[in-house]
Amino acid sequence: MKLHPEGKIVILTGAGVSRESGLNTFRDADGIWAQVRIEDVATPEAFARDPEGVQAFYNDRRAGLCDVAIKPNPAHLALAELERDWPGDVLLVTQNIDDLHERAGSHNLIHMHGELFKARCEACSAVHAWRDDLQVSSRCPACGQSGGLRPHVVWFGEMPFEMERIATELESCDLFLSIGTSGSVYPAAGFVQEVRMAGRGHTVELNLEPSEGRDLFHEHHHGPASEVVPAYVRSLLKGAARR
Ligand code: BJW
Repeated sequence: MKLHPEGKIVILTGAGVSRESGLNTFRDADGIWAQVRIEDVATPEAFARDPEGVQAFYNDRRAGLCDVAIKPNPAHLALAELERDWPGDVLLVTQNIDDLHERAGSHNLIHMHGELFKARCEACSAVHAWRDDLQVSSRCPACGQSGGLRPHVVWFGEMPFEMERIATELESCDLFLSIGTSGSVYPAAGFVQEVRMAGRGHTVELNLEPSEGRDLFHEHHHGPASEVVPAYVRSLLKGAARR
């Protein structure tokens, strides 16, 4: 596929892109959902029923992300390089709540499922940078109320962030890359279909194995993200330099 160097690229990433940085995926055999049940930790109902348990689950993951051993891997770095060196627009939409894309140097980035290092107050809607443990008794720095702070993440049944902007970008993109995601959670799983329906963008899957939406992709590169993503980015940048 020859992409014009001015072409717009939209990239969707999932947990697989951070696997080689030491963070668990969700649906692999050793994934998060093999250890805890979605209904116990990742729905608004779970938070209403057991706020301490849900806070503890996210406190553990937040502390894990602070571990000095957790660093961006070559896939994160290659995507940051693509944003920096591609002559056209590059938008990165991640389902991940970690901050490894930012640490790698990506700037044009949407966290559609939220961010682990942020807390949101359900009383006043203020969003705060948050690196410590969250307790049920934690006080909102904006309105002073306690009991309303929750992880700034998107649980099942909640609307992901910036959906209108993402839809506009998908409709007008020339290349759509889906990286390290099983394609089993909507609306992200439907992005490839949206690109196909717009009739414009070339669609590429880069994943360890074929995802649920495999038949909707024009092109597939299967293997570890730390290998297939840098190789694919190199080929794109080389193509742009030749034109
Ligand atoms: C590697 C690798 C390596 C491994 N290199 N690759 C019935 C039908 C259709 C939809 C629904 C339905 N019933 C309910 C729904 C909607 C629901 C949904 O999709 N449910 C499905 C389970 C069916 N969705 C929602 O509720 C969403 N909201 C919503 O729909 O609002 C209404 C709406 C309508 C219309 C427009 C807009 C909105 C909200 C979903 C929220 C998901 N939240 C979570 C938790 C976030 C916080 C947290 O992290 O705790 O998000 S769940 C979890 O799954 C997390 C992830 O972001 C998300 C996706 O997972 P991901 O990233 O794909 O990970 P895995 O583990 O599944 O896959 C990893 C892949 O990597 C695998 O393929 C591996 O092979 C690969 N891999 N190592 C490369 N080294």
